[in-house]
Amino acid sequence: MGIFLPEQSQTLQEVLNGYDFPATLMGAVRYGQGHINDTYCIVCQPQDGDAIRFILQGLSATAFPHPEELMENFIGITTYLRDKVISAGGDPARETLSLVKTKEGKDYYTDSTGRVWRLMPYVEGTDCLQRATPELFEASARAFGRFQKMLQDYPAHTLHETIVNFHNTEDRFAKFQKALEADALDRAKDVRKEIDFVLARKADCSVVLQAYRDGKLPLRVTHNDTKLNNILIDRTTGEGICVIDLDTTMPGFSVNDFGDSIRFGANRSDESEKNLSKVNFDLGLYEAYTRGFLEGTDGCLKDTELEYLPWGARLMTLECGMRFLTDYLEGDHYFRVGYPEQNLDRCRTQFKLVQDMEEVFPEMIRIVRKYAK
Ligand code: ADP
Ligand code: GN1
Ligand code: MG
Repeated sequence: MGIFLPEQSQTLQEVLNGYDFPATLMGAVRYGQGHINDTYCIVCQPQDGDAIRFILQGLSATAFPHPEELMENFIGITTYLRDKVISAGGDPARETLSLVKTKEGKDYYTDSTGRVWRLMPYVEGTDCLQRATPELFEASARAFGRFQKMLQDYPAHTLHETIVNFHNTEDRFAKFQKALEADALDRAKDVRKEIDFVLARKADCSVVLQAYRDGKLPLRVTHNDTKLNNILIDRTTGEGICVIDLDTTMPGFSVNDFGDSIRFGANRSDESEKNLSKVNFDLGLYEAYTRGFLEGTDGCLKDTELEYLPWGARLMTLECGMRFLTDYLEGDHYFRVGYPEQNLDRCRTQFKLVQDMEEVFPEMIRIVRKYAK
């Protein structure tokens, strides 16, 4: 009997043949809620004992034009973190990602179409959450803050820019305008309200970049995709133990790592919720995250970075909404969608959150000041 493979069977079979597994290969299932890569959970069953699981990922060729550079970053960062975790007396097998080598001894497998795949041990005993209680959200914040602190002396110049201008909000605005002018699918006429929302905030797109140009924000090694579901939480302790999805870890701004977590996690609804009355920015969750992040960064942030944290939240949310809208106008070729209007729904939730943040902005500033040392 063959192993269970859900789809893309031929490709998956080819990739799996590229690896030696420690026990009988039982099958592969689609896994996780990521919007970019194709992720599978691979299950192997030894004769005695529990199943052994792996995560297999095919990197998105649309998002990542130079996957070999991305993998060089991945290896550099995980090797560095491994040493840090060991020095701190932690368990490197659970506290950072690692790669399983191919039969040929390579760090990743390139399939016959040129697509890059990587295989990683599954970090057992952890949960990956889409929504969190304030306590778990705070734990995720501590872990993302610690991640930044652990990487503060990493040789940033050795990292490749895996996606050029990834959080350059001015450039994201320009790309949105280009998509609007082209209006390739004639969709602009139906989304006038969302388009006007962006156009009215052109000046905002420069706030964080201007602070950088004014010398207020240092470039650091940052994660740049700090969604709650990019962290694994230990099921026993409730602590965020392993930061995952390192594909965009490269030089960036601390305020964006703070901001992207707030964008995704400081509300109680789904990123593509259709009923906007359910989408509300939650100051309690914002406060919990702020407290955890500042505990995790442990004094490594400059005063001017602290000052711009609330702007990071507002702009990461605006930028992400703008990216969803751009992708909708261009025909949904970047973010994976489960139904035709999903990018539009996602864009609308982001803009509702931006609007809420604008209304309570003084309160957001006050909360950061309360926890800043
Ligand atoms: P994407 O770039 O598509 O978001 P991720 O690297 O975030 O891909 O992986 C998708 C999901 O797979 C994660 O949200 C998480 O649920 C799960 N995952 C990834 N790596 C591991 C791992 N090593 N152990 C356990 N779960 C993992
Ligand atoms: C993507 O890969 P994933 O699903 O963790 C995207 C982020 C967006 C996010 C929106 C490489 O994250 O930038 O903020 O979707 N990642 C990339 O949910 O573009
Ligand atoms: Mg992810």
